[in-house]
Amino acid sequence: MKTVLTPRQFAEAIGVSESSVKRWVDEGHIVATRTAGGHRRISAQEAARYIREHASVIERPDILGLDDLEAFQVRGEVGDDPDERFFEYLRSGAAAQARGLVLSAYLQGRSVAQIVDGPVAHAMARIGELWVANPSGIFWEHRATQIAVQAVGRLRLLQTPRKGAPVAVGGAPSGDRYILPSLAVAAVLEGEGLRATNLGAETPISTLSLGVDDLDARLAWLSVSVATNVDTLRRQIDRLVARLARRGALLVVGGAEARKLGLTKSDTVYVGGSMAELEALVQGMRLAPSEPRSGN
Ligand code: B12
Repeated sequence: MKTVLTPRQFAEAIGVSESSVKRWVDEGHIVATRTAGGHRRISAQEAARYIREHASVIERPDILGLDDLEAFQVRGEVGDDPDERFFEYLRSGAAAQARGLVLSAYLQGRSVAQIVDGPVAHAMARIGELWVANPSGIFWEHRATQIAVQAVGRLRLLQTPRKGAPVAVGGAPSGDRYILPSLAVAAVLEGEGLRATNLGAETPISTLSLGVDDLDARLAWLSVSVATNVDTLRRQIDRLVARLARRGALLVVGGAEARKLGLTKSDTVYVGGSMAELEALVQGMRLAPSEPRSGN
């Protein structure tokens, strides 16, 4: 998506007059900055927010830099069920269409959590079964993961992390190679206004702990798709939780094998089964601002 838009560009993109956009800016419905010469400029993220909240029709995705949206709209032959379409795009390697579907759902007002729990998780679960009947299944699985990563990463680009917003940091533990679930957690948290640092797959708990200190994090997450060495991992998590408790921060744990760890919910630990639960948890919390030691 283009970094900044003029009122004329934004107007053309959503099929309204330039004067309407200028008026919306002046009335405070759209947040804009001013150039040295006093001209209004609208950030891509603000344009996305406006489109989502006002259900605006996008007539010229190219102006907004949303070419993927066009690719998705043109290739509508798979049917209208978004889960089915996303699965078919992932299976066939149609990356632009897959990114476009996710963008379209988001701009129509679906939350990041709804998109991940819905089309993304459903399609990946189906992709994971293809190898049984077809030798290409493993190839499709690897390729689909990379495309889904692009699609979820695309949503992150539409978020504007506020300076001073609470920071969250997390990843998947050592021995867990899964990249998508942790990335999705970061996208969901950013969608809820947090600043999120995803440390990715194979993150030692001691590294996560350093990240919490360095970033002054209010929330840490662990996505556990594969729990190896459960007893060791459990001890490491207990130490992390003690450290988080001293900071007044929370650990959120989820993922396909999270329950294997036998963690009990407390003031410092939350075990969630879905992105919707994570979203609801964060919406119900009042996290204090963070002051990271280093930029994130
Ligand atoms: C992609 C994939 C792989 C890829 C991973 C690529 C990569 N680098 O990321 C590769 C090819 C490496 C792989 C390998 C294997 N895989 Co695999 N894989 C999958 C697959 C298809 C998708 C996983 C995924 O990314 N899902 C997308 C995410 C977004 O969804 P999710 O994980 O379901 O998470 C949801 C919730 O758990 C929750 N959530 C997740 N994290 C968090 C965190 C928090 C904080 C919260 C609140 C919630 C939350 O929200 C998500 C959305 O609803 C799954 C199928 C499936 N049903 O999940 C199999 C699957 C997980 N794999 C499986 C298996 C068996 C394996 C292998 C052992 C296969 C083998 N014989 O080699 C290896 C082992 C790898 C290892 N040791 O790490 C099985 C696991 C069965 C089990 N647990 O007993 C599954 C279920 C496939 C199946 N149907 O059998 N795999």
